[in-house]
Amino acid sequence: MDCTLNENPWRDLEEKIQKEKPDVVGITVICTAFIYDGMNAANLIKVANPKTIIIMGGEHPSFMAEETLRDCPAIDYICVGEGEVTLTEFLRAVEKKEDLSKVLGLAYLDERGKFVYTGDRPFIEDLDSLPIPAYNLAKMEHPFVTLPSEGKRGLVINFSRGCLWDCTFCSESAFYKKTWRRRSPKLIADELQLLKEKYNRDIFYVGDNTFNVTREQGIGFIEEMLKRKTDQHFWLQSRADLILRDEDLLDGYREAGVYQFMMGLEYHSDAVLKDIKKRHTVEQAIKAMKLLKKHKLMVMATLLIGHWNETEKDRNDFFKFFGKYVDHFGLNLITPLPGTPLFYQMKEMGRIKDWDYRNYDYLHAVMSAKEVEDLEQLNLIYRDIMRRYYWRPREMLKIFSPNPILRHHHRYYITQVAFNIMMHEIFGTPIWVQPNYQEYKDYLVERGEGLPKELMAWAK
Ligand code: B12
Ligand code: SF4
Repeated sequence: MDCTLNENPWRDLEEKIQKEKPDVVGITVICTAFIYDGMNAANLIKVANPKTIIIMGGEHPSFMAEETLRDCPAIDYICVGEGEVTLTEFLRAVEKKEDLSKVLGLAYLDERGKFVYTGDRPFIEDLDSLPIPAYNLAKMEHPFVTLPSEGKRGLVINFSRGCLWDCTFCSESAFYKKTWRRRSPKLIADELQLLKEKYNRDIFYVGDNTFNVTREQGIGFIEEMLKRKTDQHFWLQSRADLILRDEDLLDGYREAGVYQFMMGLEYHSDAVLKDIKKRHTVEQAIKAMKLLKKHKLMVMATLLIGHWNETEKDRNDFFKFFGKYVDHFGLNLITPLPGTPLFYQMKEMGRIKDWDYRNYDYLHAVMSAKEVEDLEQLNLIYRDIMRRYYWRPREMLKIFSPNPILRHHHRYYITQVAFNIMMHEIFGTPIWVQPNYQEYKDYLVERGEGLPKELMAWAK
C-alpha cells in the first residue's frame, strides 16, 4: 500500500489493517525527515490490530535502530541495511516460528528490553539477480507517479546502489559502506524498454548517486540505448572529476538520450570541499560545467550552504559563481543526517541545535554557523538566496526557453516551488508535500470520539 497516493492516507491505512488483520506489516522510511510518519503509522497499525508484527526499514531506522525501537514500542523489528533477502528470511522464520536471532540484519528489543542486533547482512553481490521491479503492482497511472519537474511522462528510477566516495554528509555512502554495485546495461535497457512500451514513460531522473563510477558502465549504457532506439531521455547524476575523465563519452551520452548531468558541486571554496571530503577541486568543477555545456548537455548542480566558517561574502560570491554556469540548481542547507560522519562530528562538537528530525530535509537549518547562530536567520538567508536566484532576469527568461525541458522545469520551479515556499512562510505548511498529505495529529482530531487513548499519547 503506497499511502502517499491515498486520498485519505491514515484512514485508509487504519481501515485496511482492521479489515485484513495482516500477520506482518513492513514500513519503509526513505528520509530521516519522515521517521515520525513511519512511527505514527506503526502506532496506528498496532492499535488497529495488536497481533500484527511490524518491521521497519530504510536508512534512518538502520542507522538509529536502538533509538527508533525505544522511541516507538509499536515497532517490533528493524531491518538494518538492504531489505530483499532479510525480509524474505524474516517472513519465512515468522511463518515457521523459527528463531529470529538467526536472521542477519535484524534489530529488536528482547523480552527484557535489551537491544539485540543479529549482525550485518552481506550486500547482495549481483544486482542483476534481482528481477525488474513489479511495476504491475504499482499504481503507474496515478497522477503522482510521475516527475512533476519533468512532466507527466517522467519517472524516477534506480540502477545502482552506493558510491565509492566518502563525502562526510552523505548518507548513501554510509549506508552502502563506500561500495558500489550496478545492474548491467542490458537489464537497464530491458527495464527502460518495458517502461516505454507498457507505461509510456520516456523521461527519467536516474536516482543512482553516481551513474558512471566506471567508464564501462557508461559505455555499455550508451551502446544499449543507441541500439534500442527507444527515444527516451535521461537526467543522470555524476561527479565533476568523472565528467572530466569521460569527456570522450559525452557526445555518446547525449546521443543516447541524456539531456542533463546533475553534479554535487557543493561549494566554491577548496577549503570547504576539503572539509567535507568532496575529493575534487573548484577548478575541476568549473571545467566539468564548461565541458558539459560544450557538449550541449544541461548542467544541474546541487549545492550546500550553512557551513561553519561561511561568511556573508562567501554566500554572495557563491551566488555569483554558480549563477554563471548552471542551468538550474538544487540549493540545500548542510544537514547532519544521522549515520553520516558529519552527524557524529557535529554531535560531538555540540553544533546540532535542532533535534526534531522533521527538519532534517536539507531545507531547514539544524546547525548554526559561526557567524549566524540563530537557525531561523539561516533559514531566511537560504530562502533569500533561492529568491534572488530565481528572480534574476536570466532565470525568468528560461520560462520562454526554446529547450522544452528547461522551459518546463523553470515554469514548474517558479510557479509550484515558489508557491509552496510562500505557503510555507505564511501558513507554515510543510514544503514538499502532496495535496493529499494529512498531518497525523489532524487525522486523530478528525477521528474524534472513541479514539483509543494510547493513539493520542503515542503520536509523534
Ligand atoms: C527516488 C528518490 C526521491 C524521489 C522520490 C521520493 C519518494 N517519495 O519516493 C524524489 C525526487 C521526489 C525525492 C525527493 C526527496 N528526497 Co529523495 N531520494 C530518492 C533516491 C534517489 C532513491 C530512493 C529509492 O527509491 N531507493 C531505492 C530503494 C530500493 O532503496 P531504499 O529506499 O534505501 O530501500 C532499501 C533499504 O533501505 C531497505 N528498506 C527500505 N524500506 C524497507 C522496509 C522494510 C519493511 C524492509 C524489510 C526493508 C526496507 O530495503 C531496500 C532495498 O534494499 C534516494 C537516493 C538513493 N539512491 O537511494 C534519495 C533520498 C532517499 N532522498 C533524500 C531526500 C533528503 C529527499 C528530499 C527530502 C530532498 C528535498 N530536500 O526535497 C525529498 C523528499 C520528497 C518526498 N516527499 O519524498 C535522501 C534521504 C536522506 C536521509 N537519510 O534522510 C536520499 C537518501 C538521498 C540523499 N542521500 O540525500 N527523492
Ligand atoms: S560523491 Fe555523491 S554519492 Fe558519492 S559520497 Fe559524495 S555525495 Fe555521496
